[in-house]
Amino acid sequence: MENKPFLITKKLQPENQESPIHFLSPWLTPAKYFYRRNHFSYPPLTPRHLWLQISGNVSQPRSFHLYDILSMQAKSLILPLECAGNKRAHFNPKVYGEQWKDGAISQGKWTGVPLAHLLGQTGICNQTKEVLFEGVDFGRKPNKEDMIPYKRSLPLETALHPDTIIAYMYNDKPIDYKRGYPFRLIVPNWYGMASVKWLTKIELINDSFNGPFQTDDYVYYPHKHNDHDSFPVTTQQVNSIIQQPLPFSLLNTGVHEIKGIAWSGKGIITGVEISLDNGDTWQRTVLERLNEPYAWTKWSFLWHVEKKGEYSIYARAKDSQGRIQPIHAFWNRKGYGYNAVLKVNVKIE
Ligand SMILES: Nc1nc2c(c(=O)[nH]1)N[C@H]1C(S)=C(S)[C@@H](COP(=O)(O)O)O[C@H]1N2
Ligand SMILES: [Mo]
Repeated sequence: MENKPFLITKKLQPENQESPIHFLSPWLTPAKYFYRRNHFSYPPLTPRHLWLQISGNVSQPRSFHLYDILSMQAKSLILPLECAGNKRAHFNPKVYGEQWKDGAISQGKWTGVPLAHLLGQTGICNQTKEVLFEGVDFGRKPNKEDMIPYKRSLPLETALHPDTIIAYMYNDKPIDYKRGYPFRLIVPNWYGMASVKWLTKIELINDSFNGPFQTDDYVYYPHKHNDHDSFPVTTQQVNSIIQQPLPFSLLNTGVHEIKGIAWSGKGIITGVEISLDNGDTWQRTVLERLNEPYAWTKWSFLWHVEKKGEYSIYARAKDSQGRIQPIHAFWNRKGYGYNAVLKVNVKIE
């Protein structure tokens, strides 16, 4: 029988689980291996949730039924969703929050309709600044009395991007319950918090939303003891992982394939280099890409090694915006956007 990987539990309530990313090679992560990140318990759904309400600064408020949306011209995008806290466990000094290692990222095919198309039917009033998205799930934030829904906004410009979609399928099947059925917002290039699950309400507003998932969480706070110089978490950093070999592997002399994936929230990956001498010299790897603007890039390198001993393998990705993974992480109090070069130690014996 073939052995199968498992999700890695980080928390049971709410359910937070990491993808076994080191053992997945398909371009599309099967739904059962997709990481799970929830702020609240899974919401009870009723037939009412098959309606998507658009209100606020619109000339014609409307509710779209799932059937209305299914009848519209669909679009599919292959892209990774990555939690802003992915790799948080690597920060030094340590930061509070879910101690994600490298698996709070998964990639798949999302199908839906551009939000811009729906907004074309409701009209958009002048002065609209942001679009607010609300999920069905709700609960309390630590030390807070009131029950709040999961709710975040996007700048109007991002909301109107033709690739910002209201998705209803994942990998050609209806989005499953835990992943946001029936509607899920998908925002390419942005960290996962923007892609609101169980979407039921969309509201156009003419000011800046300042709910807790916008102005408290998902903000980079560069200082430990004050909020100076803070700025919001938006698009993904340039980043990569080494999938194989695994850290602290014992290997024989000979040829080994070093491989992994790389991604960026700005432009495309233009190169991934590895170093086998603690960063003194870097060698190019072979890239493999899909004809998809947002999908991750696979990279691989054939390593011929005859000398026994301990080695550190480093990988760093570059994107078409000229960004490159740094050696030192940008430390921030809530631990978002970790993208420093990581090393994988192996021993050849
Ligand atoms: N309604 C709702 N949407 C949500 C969240 C949530 O808790 N509730 N979590 C967000 C965060 S932080 C991430 S990283 C992704 C996780 O999506 P997944 O559980 O499908 O992996 O969903 C985002 N959308
Ligand atoms: Mo997240």
